[in-house]
Amino acid sequence: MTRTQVGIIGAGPAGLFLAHLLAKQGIDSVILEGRSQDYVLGRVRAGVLEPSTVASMALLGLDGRLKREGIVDDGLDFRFRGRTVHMNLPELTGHRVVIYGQQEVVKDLIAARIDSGAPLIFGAEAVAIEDIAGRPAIIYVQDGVQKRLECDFVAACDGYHGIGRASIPADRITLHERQYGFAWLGVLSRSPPLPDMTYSNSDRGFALCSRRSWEVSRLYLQVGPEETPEEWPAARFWDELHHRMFDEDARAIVEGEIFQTDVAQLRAFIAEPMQHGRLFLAGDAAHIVPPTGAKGLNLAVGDARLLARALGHHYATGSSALLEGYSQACLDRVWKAVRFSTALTGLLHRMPGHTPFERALQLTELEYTAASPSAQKAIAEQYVGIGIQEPWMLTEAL
Ligand code: FAS
Ligand code: PHB
Repeated sequence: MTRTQVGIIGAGPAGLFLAHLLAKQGIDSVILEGRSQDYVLGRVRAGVLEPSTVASMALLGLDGRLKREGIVDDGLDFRFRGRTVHMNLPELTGHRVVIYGQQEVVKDLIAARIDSGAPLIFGAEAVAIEDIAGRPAIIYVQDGVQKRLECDFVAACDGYHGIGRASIPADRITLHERQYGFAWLGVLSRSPPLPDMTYSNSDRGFALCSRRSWEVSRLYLQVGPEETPEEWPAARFWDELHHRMFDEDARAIVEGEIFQTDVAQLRAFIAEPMQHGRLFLAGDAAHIVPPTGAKGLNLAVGDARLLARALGHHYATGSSALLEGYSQACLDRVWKAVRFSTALTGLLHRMPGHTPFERALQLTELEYTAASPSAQKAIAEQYVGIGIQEPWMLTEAL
């Protein structure tokens, strides 16, 4: 494989969705993934699919298992001071979200890519991108051998630590970043989840109860930035979760075997622009949002939809108009998602350095939300992507 129309670096959601969306338009691509297939399939990450992401899976005809195994979620709960604010998503927005692990999305997309026979090369670490403004080529190493893939365009879907963003000249890109100074400890447990997605702000910190199925819970605690899974044996985790979820009698939350533990730092990051010459950034390569708003995966899919549409328009008409507008179209959405995720993070976490006054204001904000149907509607709308994702992404049109 020495030449293709679109060279894609990374087989995460952004790269995989882009490849499938391009193939649907008859555009060839090659996906270069640095890690092994097992490693990629083993990564536990996001879990909430917005309606636009569900529509994207349906558009590709890859939503069969999603429809069978995904959990349609109507409710969004915030807990504080021992009380619960329940937001009914369909009543407030006309939409629902689907709980379906990112691992499962990636598994479906990889299987379909392999079935199609189109190139998806694992263990292919991209080490350089040449001639971005002219005739690009991706230099990658596979089995210790350096290889070259010439492309019309390069899509860097290679995540926060990839090489795509770093290949844009430093004087042509602006990086916006915020470190939150705390992390999320995440576990998977063989235990029945709470009925609704439940976020909690307690005096001891943030907690979140999500799920992967009706038998597997996905649970999170806010922890310090240096803390490790080893510091959180099961007994300590469960005790802290009961407390933070105001479940003192430990009746609402059912404990079970914890079989996966991870720690993710919270940060917000945006690179502007998301393109340079014939190189385009998509997904975490261009932006990271704090996971509180459940936006990361869904933004990556939105970028893929926009880039696939722009590339399709170029190959169909010769025009580069949509390609030239790609970055701004993405950033309009990304900044709104970062704003929402930042606001929700600030509302629900014990923020380092908060004064007692700021803590009281934060709890008053939650009291206001509890009393205001319009405040709840605003949160629910952004949670399902209204006002953030492009409305056309809710349809199954390319
Ligand atoms: P990804 O990082 O998923 O994929 C990039 C791919 O590129 C990887 O497979 C990597 O191996 C590959 N790659 C990198 N450099 C390469 C190179 N030089 N050559 C070849 N391949 C290369 N989002 C949520 O919405 N909710 C969550 O709860 C949530 N939790 C998260 C927890 C963690 C620990 C992390 C890291 C992220 C989390 N996210 C969450 C965000 C996450 O879901 C991302 O938004 C999503 O994976 C973005 O997808 P991609 O942009 O495809 O990037
Ligand atoms: C998850 O299920 O992994 C999840 C849910 C909601 C979030 C973040 C992660 O805000």
